[in-house]
Amino acid sequence: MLSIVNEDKRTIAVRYRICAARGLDLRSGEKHRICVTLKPMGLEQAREWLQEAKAVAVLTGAGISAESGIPTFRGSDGLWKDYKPEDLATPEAFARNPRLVWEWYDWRRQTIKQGKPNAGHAALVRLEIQKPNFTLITQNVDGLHDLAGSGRILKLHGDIWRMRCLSCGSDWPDRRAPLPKLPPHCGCGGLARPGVVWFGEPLPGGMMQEAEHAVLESQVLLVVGTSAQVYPAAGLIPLAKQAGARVIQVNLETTPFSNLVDCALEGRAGEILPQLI
Ligand code: BV8
Ligand code: ZN
Repeated sequence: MLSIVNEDKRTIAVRYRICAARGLDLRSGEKHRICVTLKPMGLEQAREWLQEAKAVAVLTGAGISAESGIPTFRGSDGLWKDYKPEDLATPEAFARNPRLVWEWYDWRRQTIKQGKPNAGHAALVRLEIQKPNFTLITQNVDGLHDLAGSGRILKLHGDIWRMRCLSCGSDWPDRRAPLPKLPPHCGCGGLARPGVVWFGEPLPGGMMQEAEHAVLESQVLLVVGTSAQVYPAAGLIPLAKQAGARVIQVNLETTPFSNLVDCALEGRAGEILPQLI
């Protein structure tokens, strides 16, 4: 018997409207065909595909960290001092004003440091344990997947908790937030830059090939909290479809691929992923 308690409000509202329209009394507990078809098509179908899959790839974006209090890029909270991320996350912006760019990254590091991984991050850790072949491909530089306990992570766009020297090229971890002095420098005296990939810069060597390989091997690609507008990362979604994988999207809103994916679950990742996994 389909119990009402675990149904989210929206589904119940739709359920009531449909059943009321057909003069069906909900309280009878009688199984209503409509209701059964409504809910399972989304979540249950997606859960079945995930359960059956031996190889799974996941692509995440800023949306999975939103419930941890981390501003997304395109959401209204993504702006910093009215600068668009695209204006600051470029080698040109850094060359023009390294101090300004470091102020932004120091602000983001302090914000991220307050954040804790949420139920969405935790669900992906469980999924990794369940799957013999699992790859977590993230566009996020916040390190929350690591903190949650995920293992096989491909950080397409780098890591905000690493720095690289523009002179000697050395690369090192640095979790200080706030940073004592801006801009920070390397031991060799060279100017340090954030260990992230800026617009117009290539992704870390071999990373995209590894991500494409993981997607081509997978029966399911789970896409969580990305507006799918930044390339080459977003290209992994149509690639998965071309390779015959099932693509499940979890997002608060629609994206350019909402009509391409096999299942578009609209809602918060921190609420939907625990139900899915
Ligand atoms: C390159 C690190 C070549 C820095 C980042 C093809 C077509 C068009 C353009 C291009 C193209 N190919 C390349 C380009 C140019 C460019 C690009 O894609 N531009 C875009 C803007 C059009 N790409 C590049 O420059 C890439 N490099 O191509 O190099 C090259 C090759 C050889 C030699 C030289 C050069 C590099 C791109 C990487 C840039 N760096 N980040 C930093 O973080 O500071 S990108 C950055 O922005 C993030 O990493 C992420 O990728 C992106 C933000 O996107 P999302 O994560 O999706 O976040 P967003 O806010 O947009 O959306 C959040 C979503 O979550 C929303 O849909 C929302 O509804 C949802 N949501 C919110 N809350 C929740 C939720 N969902 C569920 N639950 C919730 N609670
Ligand atoms: Zn150096």
